[in-house]
Amino acid sequence: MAILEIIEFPHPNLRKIAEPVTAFDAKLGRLVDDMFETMYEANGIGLAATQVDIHKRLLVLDTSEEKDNPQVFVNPIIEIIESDLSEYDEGCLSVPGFYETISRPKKIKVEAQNRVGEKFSIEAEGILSVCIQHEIDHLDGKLFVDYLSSLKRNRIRDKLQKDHKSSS
Ligand code: QAP
Ligand code: CO
Repeated sequence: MAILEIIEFPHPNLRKIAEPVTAFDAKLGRLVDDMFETMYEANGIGLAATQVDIHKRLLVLDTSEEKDNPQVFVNPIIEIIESDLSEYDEGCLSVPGFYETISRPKKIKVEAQNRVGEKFSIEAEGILSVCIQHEIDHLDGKLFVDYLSSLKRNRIRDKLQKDHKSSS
């Protein structure tokens, strides 16, 4: 297994639209394992392939307290089943050190495939719903900072750009 490099805002590749996964092979299995290892090592609860600069439609997450419930969603499709919004303090491994309150639809249904291509469907609310919506946004080139005012977003961008300069 391997720890992958996570790209950070405002890296332009975070804006790429990911392509559907078509090959459910050993290479995909290795990518899934590496994404889990990378997410756990970074103390994250969710990671989209986009964040490791791979522009395929898959994401991994584990919102359990004990970090013992890895879940993978390949080619996820989301349906909103309760459009009432709920607020959550969101962060992102690609926007390290910043947390902001974001509103999203409360309850969703997700259809996806597992790592061997079998279809499944779940309903989610609470943090699982937030996390799935946040990670699917990544696959569409979208970040949680896009829901903030441009003033806030640009402040975050400028601070991260300073960090990137001083550490390179
Ligand atoms: C998305 O985010 C999420 O700034 C996943 O210094 C976040 O795993 C969904 C992290 C909140 C629902 C609620 C962020 C780790 C991890 C940081 C993450 C940091 C270290 C973020
Ligand atoms: Co994120």
